[in-house]
This record gives sequence, C-alpha cells and structure tokens, in this order.
Amino acid sequence: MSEFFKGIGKIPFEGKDSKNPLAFKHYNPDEIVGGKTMREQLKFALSWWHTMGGDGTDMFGCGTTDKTWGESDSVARAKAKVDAAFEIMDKLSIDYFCFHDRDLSPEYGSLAETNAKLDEITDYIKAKQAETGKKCLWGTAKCFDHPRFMHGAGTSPSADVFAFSAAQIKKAVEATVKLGGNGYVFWGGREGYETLLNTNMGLEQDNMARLMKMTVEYARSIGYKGDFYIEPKPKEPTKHQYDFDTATVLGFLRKYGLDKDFKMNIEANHATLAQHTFQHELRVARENGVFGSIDANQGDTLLGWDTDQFPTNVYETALCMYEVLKAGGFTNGGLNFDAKARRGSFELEDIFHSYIAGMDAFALGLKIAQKMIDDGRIDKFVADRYASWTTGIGKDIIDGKADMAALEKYALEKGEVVDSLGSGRQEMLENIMNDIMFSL
Ligand code: XUL
Ligand code: CO
Repeated sequence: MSEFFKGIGKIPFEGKDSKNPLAFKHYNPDEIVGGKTMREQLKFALSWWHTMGGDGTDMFGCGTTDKTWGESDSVARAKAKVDAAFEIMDKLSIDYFCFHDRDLSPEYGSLAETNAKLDEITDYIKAKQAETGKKCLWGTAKCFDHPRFMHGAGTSPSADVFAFSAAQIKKAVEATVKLGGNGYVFWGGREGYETLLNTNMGLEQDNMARLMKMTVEYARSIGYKGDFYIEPKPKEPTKHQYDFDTATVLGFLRKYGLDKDFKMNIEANHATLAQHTFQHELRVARENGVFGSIDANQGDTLLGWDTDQFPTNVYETALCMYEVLKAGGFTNGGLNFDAKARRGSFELEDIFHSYIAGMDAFALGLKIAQKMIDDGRIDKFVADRYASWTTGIGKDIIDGKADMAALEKYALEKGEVVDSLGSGRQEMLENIMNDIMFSL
C-alpha cells in the first residue's frame, strides 16, 4: 500500500518551546489532566467528509485541492480514501473517525447496488480497524445531497422520499453498528423550509419524529447500544431548519417523547449561527442532561454562514472544555473536527497543520478548564452568589414550603432588599479567566 503523505512522519509532541510546525506543542496524548489521559479526555475524531472528500469547491469556483487520492474509479478511490484516512489518523494520533454513508462510498445506479458497494467499503474499513485499533465515533446518513432530497428527507412532502430516507438511514445505522460506532447523528440539513407558503409544518415535524422513532426502534433491535444525537443548526442550507438550537430541539424531543433517546451533538459554528455562544449551547445541553458529543470548529463572527474553520480560539476551547468537564466528560461522544482547511490552504500538508492547530487549541483548552476548576475562584463566586437559596426563605421556596401568601408576608416584613444585592463582578471574573489562561 502506498504512502500518501511521504514527507510527513508521525507528529511528535515536542512541548511549548518547540518551533517545529509539524509537532504538537500542547497535545501530549498520554499526559494526565483531570485524572484521565488527554486522549481519553479529548477523544479527537477525523471527519471523513471534509478531510477525505472536501476539495475546496465553493459557490464561486471549483476545487483547489486534489482529493482523488490517485484513483479515477469510484470503488478504487473509496478504498484509497480509507488508506489515506488511516494514515492521517495514525500520523496525528487521532483515535476516531466520523462518516456520512455517501462519503465512504458514493451513490451508484440503484439503492441495492449502492448498498452492496457500501458493504464492500465497510468490510475494508473493518479490517483496517482490526489492524490499527482506530474506532468509529459516529455515523450518519447523507440525506441532503441528492436532488431527491430537495424538499427535505424525513420532512419531505413526498411519502416516497420519506420511504427512501428510511431505507438509507436503516443501512447507515447498520454500517455504524458494523464499524462499532457508539453514536448515530441526525443533522437536519434540509429538514426545514424555504417558505411557509408551501409548507405544512405540523405534518413535517410529526413525520420527522416518526422517522426518528423508527430509527431508534430498528437500531435497538439489531443490538445498537450507543447514543442517538441531534445536531442543531438554525439555517443553511435551508432558510429555516427545525433543529434551530438546543432549546428548540429539546421542546421537539419532549413533545414527541424522544427525550430519553436523544442527546445533542453541539457544533461551535452552528451555535454562533443561532446567535448563541458555543458555551451557551453546551450549557443548555448540560443543564438538561442531554450533552452528548461535539463538532469542533469555529466560525468567523464577521460572516453569516458556516465557515467550518479549524478551531484556534483558545478562549472558546477553554470555555467548551469547562462545560465538558462539568458535564462529567465524554461518555460515548467526543470532539469531531467538522472543519476544513481554507480554500487557499490547498496543499495536502495543510491537512496536518489544520489538525495540529485544532488539537493543540483543544489541549490548551482542556488544561485551562481543569485549572479553572482546580483554582476554584469562579465556582466559589457562583456558589456565594446563590447562597440565599441554601437557608431561610430561599430554602423554604426550594423545599416547596413557601406559597404566594407566605412570600407576600415575608416581603412586607422585610422591606426594600436592593441594598442586600452583591455586584455581578463580571470584569473581575473575566480578569480571573485571563489570569488562569496566561499563567499556565
Ligand atoms: C453541516 C454539518 C454536518 C453534520 C453531519 O453543517 O455540520 O456535516 O455534522 O451531517
Ligand atoms: Co457538524
């Protein structure tokens, strides 16, 4: 088997004083942070679509990077992609990968032929996994690419398209189980609308829930033990997507009784498209017990679309890992780099620079987050700020011992309370965060 990245060896950890661009400065896989190794805490995954397939094509121009992997025949190319992906994972010490069915193997003439060719590729991957120990973090079905999905998949006005989507998802779940994946993702790419003038929103949402329920039932029936995730995104490609943000998805899951089956796969750039911070989305998921996995990337705050950049903003990775640690760390989930090198970063070597940048940014984020927790100043401030709920009237309210009349009596006796309020101390806390970050 040929080597695709000849000039690049295994990326070493050289520490923060290294100036070698092809070395980790902060990601040291075996270093213990917060009681676990960094590789266990961070669970990095390669995204098959961007890394193996994305060639820089955009609305204004063709690809700039050759991602044919030296093959013109579809099956040979799909296999070469597998070889190249495993070489990248090995050289970067990445333990996991995530896939869409059609990134592994494209569509052929009929669904039966497409399924048979997918089987051939998943056989090939499974053999590679047995050799290398690399794992699947999650799988999903690409139910948004082909023209048949122009009006949606599970939310299509056409029952035939719904049936086709179910068939495709059934096969994608089987592929995920076959590759040992512990996550199955629904990202509602075209599950939304362009105009309400042509849309039966109630039926579309009922149908989406039906498809999700059928998927859970089928997956469990074939022995799938992992998690199901929804990946919220407010828009793009459709004008409005039903899975707008975590709070909206929670309402949907609860309405249809799916909240015990699904967790969130939170993507940083999707959070900012919904006008939230990445930390906000993670906090909402954590507080509601539905934190699952992360699509790690970053957007550009000056742009209104999903730029899927490799994450380099350490302030954000630190606040992200703070939420992850507070949620008890990853269980079945991990950090999937749903990110691509810029169109101008077209050389294959740029794949390595991109991942090294993202992995080092998250390694730093993890160390800072652990330090924020060990330092304790922020946690103590928050605990003190809410201290009135631990005794007296606050405790009575929480214990259900105070009704409206009792609270009125309390307020009448107490008089004005404004003077008892403490400052929110936002600037002091932001400075503590800087102190922790830059004294690492
Ligand atoms: C698109 C996106 C998807 C999902 C998987 O914005 O994030 O790649 O992660 O379908
Ligand atoms: Co994503």
